[in-house]
Amino acid sequence: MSSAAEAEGGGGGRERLFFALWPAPALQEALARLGRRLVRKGGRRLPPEAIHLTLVFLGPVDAARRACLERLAGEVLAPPFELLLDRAGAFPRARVVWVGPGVTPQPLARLEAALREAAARCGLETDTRPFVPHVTLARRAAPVPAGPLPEPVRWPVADFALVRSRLRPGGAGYEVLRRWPLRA
Ligand code: 2AM
Repeated sequence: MSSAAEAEGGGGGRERLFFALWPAPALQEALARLGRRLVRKGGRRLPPEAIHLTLVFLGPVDAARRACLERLAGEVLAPPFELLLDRAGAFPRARVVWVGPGVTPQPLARLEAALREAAARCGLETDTRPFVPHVTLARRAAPVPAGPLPEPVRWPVADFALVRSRLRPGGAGYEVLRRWPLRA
């Protein structure tokens, strides 16, 4: 397997995919500014266009499974909701600094569960750890103290996306492949 194929998602024509909430550009900019306030020096802050919230990480996916995922994603029922990003936190071992909701809205939990089930029905193994919704703002960063944000960020969520990740020397590059509107 060539290293290029590996970077694309494991070779054999597979792509490295995940389901995510993808903010509008203005919100990505606001979150990037927040990242600059939270992580003043050191670390690698994400560029605005890379900022997102992962719902389900899928890993390398072949064309047949991608088609299956897209079909089942279109059947998911979860209403639009507002996400209040009101907490900062860190995963110290992964050296990730993030913001996230103090309380997970029910539609978000429902959406994540439905997409995880879709992945399983398409024959993909996903993370078995509990879902901790978070928006990574910096990697390789010193941890920030976990706590409430002085100015919470409101995110009206109306859709979800299937995203391709390409690993590159400067960090992952993401491409939104397809979006589905939320509906109850
Ligand atoms: P993170 O921001 O907390 O690192 C694309 O890689 C997205 O999928 C990232 O947002 C990343 O979350 C998430 N992700 C979840 N599990 C992953 C895994 N095992 N490998 C790579 N990324 C993962």
